[in-house]
Amino acid sequence: MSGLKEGFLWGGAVAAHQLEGGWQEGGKGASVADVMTAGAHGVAREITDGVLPGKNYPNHEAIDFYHRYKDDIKLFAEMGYKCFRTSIAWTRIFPLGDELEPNEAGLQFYDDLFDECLKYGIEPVITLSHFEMPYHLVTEYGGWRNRKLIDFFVRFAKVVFTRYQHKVKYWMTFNEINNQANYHEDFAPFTNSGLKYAPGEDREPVMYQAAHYELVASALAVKAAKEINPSLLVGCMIAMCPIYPLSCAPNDMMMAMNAMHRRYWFTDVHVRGTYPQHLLKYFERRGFKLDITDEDRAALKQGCVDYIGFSYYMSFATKATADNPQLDYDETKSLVSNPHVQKSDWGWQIDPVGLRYSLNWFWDHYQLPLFIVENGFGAIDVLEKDGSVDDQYRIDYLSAHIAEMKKAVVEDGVDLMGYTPWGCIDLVSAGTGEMKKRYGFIYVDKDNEGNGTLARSRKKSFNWYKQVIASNGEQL
Ligand code: P53
Repeated sequence: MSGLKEGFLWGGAVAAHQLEGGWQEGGKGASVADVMTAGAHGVAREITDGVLPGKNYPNHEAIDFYHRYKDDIKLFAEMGYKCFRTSIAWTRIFPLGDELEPNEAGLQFYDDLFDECLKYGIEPVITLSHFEMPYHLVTEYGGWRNRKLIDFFVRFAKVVFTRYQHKVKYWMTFNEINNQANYHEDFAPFTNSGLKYAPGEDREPVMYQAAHYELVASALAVKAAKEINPSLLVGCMIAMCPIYPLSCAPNDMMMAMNAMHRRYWFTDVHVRGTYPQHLLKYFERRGFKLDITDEDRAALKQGCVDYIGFSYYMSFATKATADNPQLDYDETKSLVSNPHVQKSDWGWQIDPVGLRYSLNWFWDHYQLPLFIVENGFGAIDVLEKDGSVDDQYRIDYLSAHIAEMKKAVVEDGVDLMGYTPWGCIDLVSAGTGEMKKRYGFIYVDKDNEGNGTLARSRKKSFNWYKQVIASNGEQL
């Protein structure tokens, strides 16, 4: 007995734009992911003004799941998945984002996809907005800096809740909504919120405004889901990188606490329907005047989430410095290397204990069911002649994290719904646009330049994960 409950949702996670391809098929419109080129570790993806000739846009074809999903889901079923987390590409349903009527071909695609999952008893777990909002909403409306986006999103949410209510029970609104706490770089504001900043613009209040509109949209979507079908469960989705103090110096501890405040207040609003006091005080100190109406406050209260979905890849560390007397958090400057943990080839700090810590942190703060909807190890794999990959490092990473997850459940009493490792089939990296940063149990023959047959093969971790699921987490 591993101590995990019966019906624990083992599965895998992906996002539409990172695997589907078919970027113009079935009437699909361009998303923000479709105007991002391939980068690399330390080389940011370029966000171009529309789709330009001669550039490499890795999401356009991705791994062609759009045409190959039946074979891929068959492989997930072979591993014994109980659930499969993906997203609905908003641009398949509303190609521009501001239409009044949805695109039937897009709706039909997800009907077929969900039917294929259900055929094997695999429950779809669906994210509504996973870094793939319609690009038209960026060029015409300025992305989520515009209040009108609330209506567009809620219309999209209502259409898909209504259409799939008997096929999909588990939903999440905005993937890693808190990534944009790193508003200094261009990536998170653009992928989370379709924000492009003018040179010299004061970025921070724009980020808070966009996040506010998203939180209102999320709350209205939760409320709509319950009205459409009370059995639907809607969660938030938070990128959890717990931030440790580098030392036990009191100001390092305060710095870490402030950093946690700046990265995780989004969860407070999703769960409690109110802004935490520390953030309102911070807005006051910085002189941020945000458009937050009484109607918004009422909406937030009426649309609290049912569960907390979160990703966990790594922990962070921070320390106080003399040039920062207010101990303010700046994600591009405040993070330091943790000497106690190893790093991946992409510099991500590997910290299985941090997962147990995160589960407890969420549970202590919110007492809502938790769902680990991403965890995984992005690594360079070597394909053997026989199509196999000896990815023992991935098995080591995942088994160490699952062991800590079990401690949180069995020894600490955290209520955990499931576990879906990220990129269960190799796909395009969100952060770098690379193929070579692989997470899968299933290898996909494609390289960074887009060459390859797209053939699928089972890695060593495939059979390992199959046995983890079969034993409900007993055999790691
Ligand atoms: P990639 C940053 C930090 C933690 C998670 O990321 C992140 C990011 C953004 O890069 O993103 C999530 O592909 C995200 C997925 C993404 C996955 O983590 O950069 O929800 O879309 O692919 C892994 O290695």
